[in-house]
Parts: sequence; structure tokens; C-alpha cells
Amino acid sequence: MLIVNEEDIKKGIATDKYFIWTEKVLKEKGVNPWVVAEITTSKWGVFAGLGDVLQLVEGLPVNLYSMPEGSLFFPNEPVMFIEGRYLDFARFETPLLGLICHASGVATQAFRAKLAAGSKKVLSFGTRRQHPALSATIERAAYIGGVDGVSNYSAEKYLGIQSVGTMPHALIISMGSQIEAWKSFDEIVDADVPRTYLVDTYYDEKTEAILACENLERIDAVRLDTPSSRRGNFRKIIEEVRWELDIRGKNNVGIVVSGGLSLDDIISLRDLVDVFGVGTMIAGASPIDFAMDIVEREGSFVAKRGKRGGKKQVYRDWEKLEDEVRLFSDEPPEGKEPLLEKYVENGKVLKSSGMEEARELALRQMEIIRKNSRFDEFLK
Ligand code: PCP
Repeated sequence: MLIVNEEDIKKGIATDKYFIWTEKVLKEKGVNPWVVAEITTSKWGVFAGLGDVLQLVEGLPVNLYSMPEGSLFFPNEPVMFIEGRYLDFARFETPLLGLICHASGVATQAFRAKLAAGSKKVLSFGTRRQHPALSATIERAAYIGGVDGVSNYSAEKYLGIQSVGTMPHALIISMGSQIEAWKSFDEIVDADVPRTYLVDTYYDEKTEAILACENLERIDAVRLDTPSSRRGNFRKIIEEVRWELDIRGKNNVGIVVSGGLSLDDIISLRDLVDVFGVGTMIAGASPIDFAMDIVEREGSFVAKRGKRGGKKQVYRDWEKLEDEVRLFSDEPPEGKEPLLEKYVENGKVLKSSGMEEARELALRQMEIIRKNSRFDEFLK
């Protein structure tokens, strides 16, 4: 399979060719300045990917400061900076940015989906939309962003968390009947796995939901994965299913929906739906377009047009989630906490970046957003 292996990534092979030319020119000319390079973007988001970045730079004679994973970042504030001799890390710009652009994009979409869903659950269902080598990376980022569960089985080996899921149409079609498939699932699958029956294979969702109620002792939820060719007014379909479940005393049977879900779908259906299985919107998230720019050279402030010179720190008022950027050497502002922490000193990793802590941080910030009713800013 065509994957750039970890050894080559660590060698800086997965880089842009112009860094190879740059190294050649600077080496020939004997130029290798001590620089500070910072990483910023013009967007807000949830920061992720630091875990892999630490593995990438470990052993390079550089210092690295970063926001912790799970941190909300805002436009034009540095999420990370590296200091060292430029030739010691030049070619690693491409893979380093790739690691945080991709993971932060996924984490940010997961965060938005969960913020939109309120008290309802969001599951990451979409790793099928990406290269399987990235499955664990995607699920880690989605989990950091705040989803309640992930569907890719590799999460159990690589992330140490249980993967979740319901049943595919393929099971029902293979068994030849919805009822046979549901009963076989209930008979054979571990008892602690929720009995969520897919009810949109051949008949109308309402019809199959009633069939499930009438034929299964144990039913925890029904899943509607209604294809776009039949979706019409999805809300009305869900309302009918809810009504038919309730009049049969199945008020505790949950409703799970999946299939091309958008943020608007989550917002418009969260009063009816218990669990959202979100695929492409999270796993197929656009990367956050971080850029790396040199802002100090041999201690002097430098910056290309559009960027501000000088090594900086970001200070946060955690009550209001408002940040202030100052030169690293300036006095800290009153009542605000510094965000950028030292993770690497001269190539030695000082501390790791844990997935669970990152997810807790993301969810803590989500609560502050809710408390301050700043939804529009993060859901538009
Ligand atoms: C898809 C499958 C995935 C969902 C939808 C991916 O349905 O259930 O979990 O979500 P997305 O559409 O937002 O990317 P199907 O393709 O019908 O697959 P299955 O029959 O296995 O449910």
C-alpha cells in the first residue's frame, strides 16, 4: 500500500522540494541563523496533532512551545513556535504543518458537531471517507474534539478506547430479512452492546420501527440512515417514528440518525434525535490552514508582510475565553493565563500530550461557550 512510512517521515522525506533547495543554498553559503518560527492561522478552531509533532521533532536540537491539545485557538494567535538553527528543522515544516492542519480540522468539526448537538450524543462514523492508515489519527482528533464515541475498530488497539457501532444494511440484506437480522444480532452480539436496529432497508422507517417493536424483546434504539433519494422531509419521518414508538410504550427507545449529516441537520433535529452518527462532516473535515513563519532571526524581529514580528505568548481570560497576544519578553497582562507551554527543549520531549486530557479541555471550553451563549460565533 502506498504510505510514506514513519522512518521516512522522521527523516523529513515527506517535505516540499523547495526546502531541499533551501537547505542546499544555505549550506553552500554557510548560512544557518538561529530563528523563531511561529504557527498561526486566520481561523478559530480546536488544536490537535501535537502528540505526533512531538514524535516528529524529538531529537532535533530545537525548542518547541505549544498550546495544549484541545485548546481553542483564535485567528492570528500563535498555537506553537519552534526556536533553533533554521537548517535543523527547515524541511520538517511540511510534515509538522500536515500533522496539525489535518488533526485540528477534524477536531474542530467534531467540536462544532458536539456543541450543536447539546446534550445529545455524537459518534464519529466517517473514517471510511479517508485513507485507512489515518483511521486512528482521525478518531483521536474527533475524540479530542468531543465526540462521544468512534466507530473505527482500530481505536481499540491504537487509542485504548472502545469503538462503537450499530449494524450495516449488508447484515440485513445478507440475512434476507430485517427481523432475522435483528434477532440474530440480539442473540449473538455481546450483551453490553446497545441493541440499535437499522430500520430503513426495504420498507418505510416507520413500518420497520414498528416491526422491530413487535418482534424484539430488547430494543434500545432504532437507526435511520435514510438515503437522500427517500429523505424528503427527514424531520417528519423521525417525528412519525417517535410517535409510533411512543404509542406502543417504547418511549425509552432512542432514535439514531446517520447519512450525510450536516451541522444544520444536527441543529434542526437535536430536539428529536438521541444520537447523531456523523461521517463526512467530521472525518472529511477541511484542514485548518496553519502557516509557519519566521518572526525572529538572531534575536531581531522579522516578519513577512501580513505577519507580526517577534516571539509571542498568548494570554487567556478563562472566564470570558478572551485572549491577548504579547511579546514573549513583555510583562504578562493581569488576570490572564499563558497558553503556550514548553514541550521540547533541545530535542528532549519534556511532556507528552494525552488524548483524554485534551478532550477534557475541549469539553471544558465548550461549557464556557455554552455558559456565555457564544454559540453563533462557533456554529455559523
Ligand atoms: C453510511 C454508514 C456510515 C455513515 C452513513 C457515514 O450509511 O452508515 O456510518 O456517514 P456520512 O454519510 O455522513 O459520511 P451507508 O452508506 O448506507 O452504509 P451502511 O449500510 O453500512 O449503514
